[in-house]
Amino acid sequence: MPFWNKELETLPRQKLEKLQFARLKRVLTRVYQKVPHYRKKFQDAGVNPSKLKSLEDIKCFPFTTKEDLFVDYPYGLLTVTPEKVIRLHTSSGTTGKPKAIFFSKKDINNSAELIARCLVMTGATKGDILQNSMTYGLFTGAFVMHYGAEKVGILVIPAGPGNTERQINLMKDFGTTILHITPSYALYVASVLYEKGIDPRKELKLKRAYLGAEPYSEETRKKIENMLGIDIYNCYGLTEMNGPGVGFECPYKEGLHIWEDNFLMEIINPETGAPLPDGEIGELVLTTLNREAMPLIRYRTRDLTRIISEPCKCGRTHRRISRILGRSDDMFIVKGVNIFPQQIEQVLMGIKGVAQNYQIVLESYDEMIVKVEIDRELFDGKIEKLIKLKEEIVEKIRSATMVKPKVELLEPGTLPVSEGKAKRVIDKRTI
Ligand code: ADP
Ligand code: K
Ligand code: ZN
Repeated sequence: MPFWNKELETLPRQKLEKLQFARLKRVLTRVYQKVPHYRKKFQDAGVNPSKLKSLEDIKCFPFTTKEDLFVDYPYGLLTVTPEKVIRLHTSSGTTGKPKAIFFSKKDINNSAELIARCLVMTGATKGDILQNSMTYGLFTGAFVMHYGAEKVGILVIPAGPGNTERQINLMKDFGTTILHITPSYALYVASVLYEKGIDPRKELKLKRAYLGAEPYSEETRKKIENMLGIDIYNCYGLTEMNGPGVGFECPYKEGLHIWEDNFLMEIINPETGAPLPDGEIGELVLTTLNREAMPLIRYRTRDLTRIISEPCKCGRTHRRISRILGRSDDMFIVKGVNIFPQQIEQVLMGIKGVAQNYQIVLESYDEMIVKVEIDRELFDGKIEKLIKLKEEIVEKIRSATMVKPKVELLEPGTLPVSEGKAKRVIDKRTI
């Protein structure tokens, strides 16, 4: 089992927790001294970093939410002067002001270190060729991966997303061995390869892919793995916490390791904010333990998961989280039932005959329309097969969500293609 930083990755729990405590105390003190907004929040909550006695005491400190990022925007949460920051990234949020996160030189280097741990953990080495098909720009996805991969000595092809023809040519010409890509775009690229009559398992050198930036199910992973003949690793992250590489799967793929020397994790009840014990599903809350420019304390990610505290077979002592079950903001309600888009995705990707693209359209509170692209061969004039497939989809979604959907079967290429994060739910309801 290869390691990038064996000592830190396998640090005995007791030592790891000691390191976490020292870093927690340091970061709390730092924001208390340097960030008026944090000082005020701590004072209002009646807490003082000097009183921190154990890691558990973090539970007394106030949460940081997305809204806090807009107080004294954009530099207000910096613990260094603005001249000390060298990079800005923002979230891909489409409405309103973007969440702005600043990195110092040390932060850039550290985020690359964490990615290096992730990549080496999956078996990547010098000599690998990583085609980075995430968006370069304000979004963290591409840049943070890029710097980390370079650190390992991997050749990075800064492809960015889109222009699928060129993606395929790059893979062929340069012998890409690793893809970094969103699951929705990976599905599309795979389908284009087949449409062009290229068998990726024979004609490409692809070995593995890192898929992240949006939730996807085990069914989708399997589907892409089979189509491309590769090994897929789940990569989780968010701009506020550096971007990709916050959680990453090791070869056992039984959850995503969180680098706990850098992030303190908690799970809370998203409605009440009460802490939940390990193993229970709730909202992931993260505190940066090793960030210089813009530390965040008890940041509410809105992402739902659970902590897996059993030791991992890979030997890393850093605990894992389960695949992200959904984002509390993504949930929608139909007929009074809470539904996550992933529940629909999981059903669809497990059904034979379903192609790569789908969309959920909401026009009223009592109906969910699911538009599904299906394999081209099925449009051969034999209506019975289509009726059967449609019935299967309706029934499986109904049993997974308790809501009977209206299903429309479409030819491949009908729905808009996403090159970055897919927009799966079109909510047209206004009240
Ligand atoms: P935005 O909030 O605008 O989408 P980000 O680009 O920072 O900004 O996206 C981070 C979010 O993307 C995470 O909070 C999570 O909801 C989602 N995400 C990222 N990676 C994964 C993953 N591997 N699985 C599930 N969700 C993911
Ligand atoms: K997202
Ligand atoms: Zn592991």
